[in-house]
Amino acid sequence: MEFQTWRHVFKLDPNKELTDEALQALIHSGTDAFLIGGTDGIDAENTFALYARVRDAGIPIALEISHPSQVIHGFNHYFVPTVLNAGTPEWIIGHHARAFERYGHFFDARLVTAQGYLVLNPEAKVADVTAARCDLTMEESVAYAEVGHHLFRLPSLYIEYSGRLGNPDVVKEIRLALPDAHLFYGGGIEGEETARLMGAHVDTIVVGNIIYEDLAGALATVRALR
Ligand code: 1GP
Repeated sequence: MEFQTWRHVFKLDPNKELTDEALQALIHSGTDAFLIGGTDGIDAENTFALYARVRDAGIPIALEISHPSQVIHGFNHYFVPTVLNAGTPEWIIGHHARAFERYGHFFDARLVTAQGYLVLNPEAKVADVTAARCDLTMEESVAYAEVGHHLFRLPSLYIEYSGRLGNPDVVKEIRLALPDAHLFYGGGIEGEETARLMGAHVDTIVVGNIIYEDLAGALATVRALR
């Protein structure tokens, strides 16, 4: 299954505890894919441990590579984020160049997709790490997304509010400006209502934190899109 068809994705954090029971519920939820990734405390060991628990689940599993040490064989897909509004070139291209220098031979390019991130929650860890410029106006947010799509020709864009619900008007304006872009949205989706709200404007919604806080709420986000 290609990522272009995904409507709903659960983002699993290798650095967080998940019981077998909870994992089984996620596997049978009807989600389209598991995206494995996170910002804090991620390494090859915990990434592999989580991968081993889901690889036979019959659901596509993708790795979001946030550090080269995390790269592991066997995933169905690999996403490489580039943060369009990062405050430093390191998170736009620097880390990536070093990763390819070291692991370029390892990749089957067909399985690797660049995700142009727009990081818009200043409180998020990812905003801190990448020194992202989060105080963008609506017009600026759209312009960054347009650069990612039209100029850099990235195969997907990711509107990232990790940890809180974003401004639906920003998401809507990006959708209107870029009807052909594959848009991911993540941040603060915690139940049916928020899933529908953001799901109306993007191709794929990504549900993360709520898995670990309110499993029933997390499962409801899948139903909302069916
Ligand atoms: C995080 O966009 C994802 O990278 C999901 O965000 O954890 O807030 O659901 P939440």
